[in-house]
Amino acid sequence: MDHWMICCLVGLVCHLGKAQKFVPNYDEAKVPEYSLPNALEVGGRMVRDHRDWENFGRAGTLEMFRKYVYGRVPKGVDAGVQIEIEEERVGVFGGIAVRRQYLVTIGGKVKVRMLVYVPKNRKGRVPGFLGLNFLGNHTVDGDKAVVTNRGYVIGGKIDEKRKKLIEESRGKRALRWSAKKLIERGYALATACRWDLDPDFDDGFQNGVHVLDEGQRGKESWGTIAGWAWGLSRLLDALGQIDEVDETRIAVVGHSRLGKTALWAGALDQRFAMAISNNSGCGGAALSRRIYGETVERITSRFPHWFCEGFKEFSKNEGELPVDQHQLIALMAPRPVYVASATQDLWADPKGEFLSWQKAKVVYDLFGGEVIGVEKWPEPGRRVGEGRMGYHLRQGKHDMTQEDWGYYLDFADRWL
Ligand code: GTR
Repeated sequence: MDHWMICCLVGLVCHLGKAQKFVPNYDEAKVPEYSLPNALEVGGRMVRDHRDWENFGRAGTLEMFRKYVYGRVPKGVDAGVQIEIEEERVGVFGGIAVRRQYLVTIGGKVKVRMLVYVPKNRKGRVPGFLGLNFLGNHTVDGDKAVVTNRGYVIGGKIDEKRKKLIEESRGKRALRWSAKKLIERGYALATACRWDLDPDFDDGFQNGVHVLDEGQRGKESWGTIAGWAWGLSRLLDALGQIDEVDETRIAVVGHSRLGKTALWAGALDQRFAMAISNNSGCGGAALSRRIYGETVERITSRFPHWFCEGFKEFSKNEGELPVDQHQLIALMAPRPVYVASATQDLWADPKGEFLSWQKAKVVYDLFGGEVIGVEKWPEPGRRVGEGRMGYHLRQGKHDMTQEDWGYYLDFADRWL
């Protein structure tokens, strides 16, 4: 190939690269006009009351999310759960909590390390919060006795450099989980690393809980978010085997991709008494049709493993999606649900999260008038929703903070 041709080729590749670069929309004026699917029209039938919702509305809506968004767990997957205590320390956090590390085995094959805190002094069984963490249980608790997870070694081998990174990450997410604060308020906390349930990369579904389906895969098969959500149900089964915890009063909680997961877990498994979505954005609480920040196109190309194959078909074609995310929030009804946004988290479309939360109200109303108390997106720094639907907008970045936990705990005090 001569010099001229090489230059042309390089130019073409650069041009294509540029043309394909995703540019998010952050301009409210450029949000397209859209009309949302009616949450009360399911499979061509109108849901008139809560009985209709329970008879066909809920199941039909769930089915659409399985088919078009997250995928379905194949029948016959072994959901058996065994737990073993690997470590126990009585009197952590200045004497107020018991910490335990459990090895949870799912389907006889998948090993998950679950870190649990329960208040030391308690009357009876306690309610609690269950959520996946990003980078390992050791990031939630700086104590060297907490087993490290592979959160920093995406797909690769653990060499000396990576071991060091893991060690340095000890306790780095302690504030995000606020375990001591939860204990002080009388709640248990249980958490496990997402990587234990399903590695967060496109590995052709060869790892994590997907090994349990023995390779039966198709267009509607479970993606990673569905794997994590199913895994959360298994961790709830595990909590049911722990004496101090009341598994009928567990809130499933998650931040960002794990907030998407918390909503899907809560939708699928009605044993979750509450769901909390923290800054979950596209594919979580935010409406897909607004095309603001992250979009279906971008999320399905950057994280193809998160969803089922079919979701990609709605890339740049969101208007054709048979569902939108307000219907995901509605699937929690009549159980309490909480959505939180942050002012600077534009990628997650905070306003789209609010609108979606607001539009879920029609389903909550079937169970008795829900008062959300706001017509417009509220100012940051206060909790809105006077009933089973809670929302706040926090000033600041994409994160789950002490301020967020303050609102969650007040909401949980009321409903758990
Ligand atoms: C981003 C992704 C978001 C969100 C976030 C996270 O890269 O685009 O959808 O899930 O990651 O999980 O931190």
